[in-house]
Amino acid sequence: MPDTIIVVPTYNEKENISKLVPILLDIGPDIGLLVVDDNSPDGTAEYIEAVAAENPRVELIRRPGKMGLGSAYIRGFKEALQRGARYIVQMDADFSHDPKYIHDLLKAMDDHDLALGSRYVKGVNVINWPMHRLLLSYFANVYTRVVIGMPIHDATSGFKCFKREVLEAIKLEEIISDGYCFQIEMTFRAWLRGFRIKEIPIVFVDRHSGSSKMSNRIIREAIWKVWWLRLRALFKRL
Ligand SMILES: Nc1nc2c(ncn2[C@@H]2O[C@H](COP(=O)(O)OP(=O)(O)OP(=O)(O)O)[C@@H](O)[C@H]2O)c(=O)[nH]1
Ligand SMILES: [Mg+2]
Repeated sequence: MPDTIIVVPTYNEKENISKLVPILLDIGPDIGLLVVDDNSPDGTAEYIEAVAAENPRVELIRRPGKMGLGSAYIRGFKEALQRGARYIVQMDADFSHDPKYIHDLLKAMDDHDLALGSRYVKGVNVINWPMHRLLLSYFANVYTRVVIGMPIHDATSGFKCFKREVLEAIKLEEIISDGYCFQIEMTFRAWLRGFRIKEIPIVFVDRHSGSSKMSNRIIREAIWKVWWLRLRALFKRL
């Protein structure tokens, strides 16, 4: 497998991922792609399987049912480490994360250990989200910053690049969060360990096609779990 592995979790993203795959592979020969699909009813896995049969740089991990974003990422990260990746990129399949920023994330690896695609580093850079969704995301970040004290503008960003050392240092099997909070917890654990984090300004756009998996349960989880993260950090249990 190549030096850089991009991990993309998917649930019903066939239309988006079929456009995304060629763009990601075009970035360069050193890019591999690992799609973690939760048995999407729309045939996402079958599509990736067919691509993977033709192209050794593409791999599919197929799980039996919808088991959540966090656990999909953990599975993908473990596989990427096993395959010897030096850099592990994570991104959504729905084009909210423009592949053009991957260069910037990788460039940041010269002098940082974790790069975040950040919507709020220079004001607010979100396009096409309804106001309530934007406010929720923005204030979730303000809330998180206050509660856990981590000086990051976009702690819930799901567009990142890790050096392998970061993922090796974080105890992946001990991660306690799944939805939005998964993103916060990963970055928080990296920050607590003193890894150098860089926020790269990105413009985030609403998903191209397909439907949202955002839910009130995910929001509720995030509200109390950041306190849990803070407490665990206080007792050096993260
Ligand atoms: N494997 C797997 N992937 C998931 C799951 N939930 C979401 N995803 C994928 O994770 C990425 C982010 O999920 P989204 O649904 O885009 O979440 P969001 O960006 O907060 O909300 P919307 O863009 O409004 O849907 C997408 O590529 C999804 O297909 C899951 O349970 N399992
Ligand atoms: Mg999305």
